[in-house]
Amino acid sequence: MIRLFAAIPLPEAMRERLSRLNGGVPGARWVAPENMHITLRFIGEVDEGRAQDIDAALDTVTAQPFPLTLSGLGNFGRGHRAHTLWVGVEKNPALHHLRDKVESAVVRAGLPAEERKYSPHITLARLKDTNSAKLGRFLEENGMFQDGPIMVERFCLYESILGRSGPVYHEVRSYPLGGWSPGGDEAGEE
Ligand code: 3AM
Repeated sequence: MIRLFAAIPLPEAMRERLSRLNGGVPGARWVAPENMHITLRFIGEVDEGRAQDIDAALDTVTAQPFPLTLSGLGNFGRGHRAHTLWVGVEKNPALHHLRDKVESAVVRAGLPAEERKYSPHITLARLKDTNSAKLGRFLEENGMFQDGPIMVERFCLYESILGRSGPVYHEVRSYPLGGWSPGGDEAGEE
C-alpha cells in the first residue's frame, strides 16, 4: 500500500520565507520547508493498481497555469483544540477549478468523493494543547503575511511516509499545466 496526496509544490525561496515564521508558539511542531505544499486532494492508502489508475486519471487533467498569492494566517480547530496553524491563499478561482478537476479525476479512478469543503492552505505547524493566548498573539503579529504571486505551472502526486519524527513526502509524479486540450479549456472557453 502507498499513501498518496495531490498537491501544488512551492518554490524553494517561498518555502524558506515561510519557514522564517517558525517560532513563538510553544509546543508547535513546525513543518520543514521541504514538506510545505498546497494540498489539492488527500488520497490516502491505496494499492499499486489503484495508484496507477489515479496517476493515469491525473495525467488527463488540463488547466492553464495561474498566479497564486499567499495571504494571512489562521488555524484549524478552536481554542486549546487548535491542531493546525496555516498560511492562507488569496481568493483564487483558478485554484478551485484545478482542485475540482483533480477531485473528478480521483473519483473517476474509483475513490469516494471528498465530502469536506476545500480550504486551500499551507500547513506551517501542527499544534497540540497550545496556549491559545500565545497562538492568538502569533496570529496577530503575523496576520499581515503576504507572499507571491507565483505562477502555478504544475501539480504533483506525493507519497507520504509516516515516521516517528513526522511524515516525509516524496514527489512521485509531476503534471504540467498548460498546453492544448480537446475540450478547449486551454483557450479559456469555460
Ligand atoms: O496539506 P496539509 O499539511 O494540511 O494533514 C495532511 C496533509 O495536509 C492531510 O493530507 C496532507 C498530506 O498528508 N491528511 C492526512 N491524513 C488525512 C486524512 N485522513 C489528511 N487529509 C484528510 N484526511
